[in-house]
Amino acid sequence: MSCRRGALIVLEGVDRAGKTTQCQELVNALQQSGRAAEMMRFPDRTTKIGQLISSYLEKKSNLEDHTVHLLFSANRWEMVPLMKQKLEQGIDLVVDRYAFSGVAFTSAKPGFSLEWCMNPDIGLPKPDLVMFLQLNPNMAANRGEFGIERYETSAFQRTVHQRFEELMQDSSVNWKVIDAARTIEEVHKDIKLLSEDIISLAQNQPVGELWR
Ligand code: ADP
Ligand code: FDM
Repeated sequence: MSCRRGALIVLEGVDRAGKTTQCQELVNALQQSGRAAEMMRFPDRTTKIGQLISSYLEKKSNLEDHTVHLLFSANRWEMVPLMKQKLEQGIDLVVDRYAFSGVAFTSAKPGFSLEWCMNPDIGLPKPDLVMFLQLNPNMAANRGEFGIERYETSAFQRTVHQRFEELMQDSSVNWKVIDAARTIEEVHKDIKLLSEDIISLAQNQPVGELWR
């Protein structure tokens, strides 16, 4: 029996913008409306590659900057067969960070161009919708202190934010900017509406290829 495919929906944004909270809310809402929906997150720290990345983020190990960038990308590619299978089965995938975080974080380091950073992720399943949760650094700071992981400093996060702004100029990706400075419920309402629209559209189209 053939079924209509699920949608690939990604949430991006600065640290503490509410990505994880909103991914969970969206999956719950879609499931309650009778859809099969599942959450994924990148990095997926459960695989062998993910464990190398996790140890790096926790500063338990050091990795050369190009190397870790390629590991983040490999961590997405290793999930592609499973992602495609689930989308074909009609499952909507709600993903916490994707290749856009990959590019924004590495290209915030000195000497890395956007173009170089995008290359290894070219051809990944293309999200039907990428929602960028926009929150200014002062509001983010009110949601708690930075943790101790790598990249959790305000100077680095400001550069990351600039790189996201550059990535959002690319009209080949279906970006939507969401004002994340509102209550969890208000933000969720917008995200749910945009997601429902894209789910109806995506089911009649093949999954695209990112940046190709
Ligand atoms: P992210 O995944 O983007 O880092 P989280 O979803 O983990 O963000 O949220 C970071 C913190 O902010 C959590 O303590 C969460 O409960 C809180 N939070 C999330 N969304 C909101 C919101 N709209 N208003 C206030 N606090 C929020
Ligand atoms: N990150 C995340 C990257 O540097 N590259 C990537 O490709 C991805 C997906 O890893 F600092 C960074 C972003 C963040 C950290 O943190 C992951 P969370 O709390 O697990 O999202």
